[in-house]
Amino acid sequence: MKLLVLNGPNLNLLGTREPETYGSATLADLERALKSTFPQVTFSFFQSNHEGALIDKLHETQNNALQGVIFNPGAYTHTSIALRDAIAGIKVPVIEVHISNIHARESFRHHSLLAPVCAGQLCGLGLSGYFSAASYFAFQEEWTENLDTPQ
Ligand code: CA2
Repeated sequence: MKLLVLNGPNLNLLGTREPETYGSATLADLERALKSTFPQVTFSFFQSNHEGALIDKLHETQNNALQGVIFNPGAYTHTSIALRDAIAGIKVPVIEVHISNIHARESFRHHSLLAPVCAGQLCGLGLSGYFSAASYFAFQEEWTENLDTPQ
């Protein structure tokens, strides 16, 4: 199966600052660990600080035969109607992931404009949220294959 891991603004700084909130692993560490934990998955990774680049990447999923997108939209979670429209406009399911617990932080982080158009939301689990999302997609595929195989 093929999954896209998409990270939004400032997540390129992971592991370099604010370790009390975001941990000390870098984005490269996360990518390596995902690949080795899920050898059956072909991952593609993309990070951008630009809203339009993230929208283009979501649109591209239409041509890529992907099974899912694991998306940490960063602060755009709380502001971007354009990203919400992009997610609503594609067929591939998107899981919204946040490293921190957005509900335990400032009130402006409590609301996600994207959650209603995502398949689900994981937050506050640290980087494990990305692994939980990948395991959801991997399980979905295995489950569907088993249902399709006559006993
Ligand atoms: O908890 C999350 O994953 C967030 O999506 C992170 C965003 C924040 O705006 C959201 O409310 C919740 C911020 C990403 C900033 O990432 C940094 C990582 C290390 C150092 C500095 C920033």
